[in-house]
Amino acid sequence: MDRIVIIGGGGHAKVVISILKKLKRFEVFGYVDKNDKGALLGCRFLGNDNVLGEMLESQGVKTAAMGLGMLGDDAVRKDLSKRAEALGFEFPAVISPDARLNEEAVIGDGTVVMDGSVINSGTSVGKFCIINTNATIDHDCRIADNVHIAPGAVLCGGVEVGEGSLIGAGATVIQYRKIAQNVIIGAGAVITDDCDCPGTYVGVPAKLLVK
Ligand code: JB3
Repeated sequence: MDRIVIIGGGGHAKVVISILKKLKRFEVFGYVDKNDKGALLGCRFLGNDNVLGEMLESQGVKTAAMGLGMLGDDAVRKDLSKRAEALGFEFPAVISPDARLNEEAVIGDGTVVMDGSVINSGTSVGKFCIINTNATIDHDCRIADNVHIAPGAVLCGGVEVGEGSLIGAGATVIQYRKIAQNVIIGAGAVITDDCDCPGTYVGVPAKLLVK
C-alpha cells in the first residue's frame, strides 16, 4: 500500500484518518502539525510541515491528505496544499466507503467526502473540498475548489457554490441558486435567492449580514 501523510492533527484530521483506515488503500504514515497532539487513532506525530520534504525524499511518502478543517477562511489550507503539491505530493480524493456517489458524480483531488454524505448524478466537486458528514448534494451541482459543505447541509439540484465558500451545518440551498466565492452560509440558514456578494448570510429565509 502507498504511504500517506495527513497535514494537520486536529478533529478534522481524526475524521480523515478514520476514513483512510476504513478504505485500506493507504498506509497512514503519520501526521504533521505545529504541535505534537500525540497519537491520533494510532497515527503518529511526524513533526511540523518542514518534515514534508524529508517524508517524500527518504520515507517514500508520495501522497498526502489535507487534515485541516475550513470554517470560512481557507488561506492556511490553500497555502499548505500548494506548498505540498509544489514539493511533489499527490492529493487523492478521499471518499468514505459509507458515502454514496451516484453516476457521473466527479470529485476533485484532495477533496474528502465523509460518512453518510450523498453526491448525486451529474454533480462536480472541485479540489480540496470538504463534503462533511451526512451532507447531501443533489443532481447537477457545481462546487468549486476549497468549498466546505458542513454536516447535514442540503444542496438541491443545480446549485452552484463558488471557491472558498462554506455552507454551514444543516443549511439548505434550494434548486438552481448560485452562491458566490468566499460566502459563509450560517448554520440552519435557508437560501431561497442567489448570494451574489461575499459575506455571511443567516436566517430563514437567509439575508446578508450587514457589517
Ligand atoms: O465541524 C466539524 C464537523 N468539523 C470542524 C472542521 C471542519 O474544522 C472541526 O470541528 C473544527 O472546527 C475544524 O477542524 P480542525 O481544523 O481539525 O480544527 P482543530 O481541531 O482546531 O485542529 C486544527 C489543527 O491544525 C491543530 O492541531 C493546529 O495545530 C493545526 N494547524 C494549524 N496551523 C496546522 C497549521 N497544522 C499544520 N500541519 N500546519 C499549519 O500551518
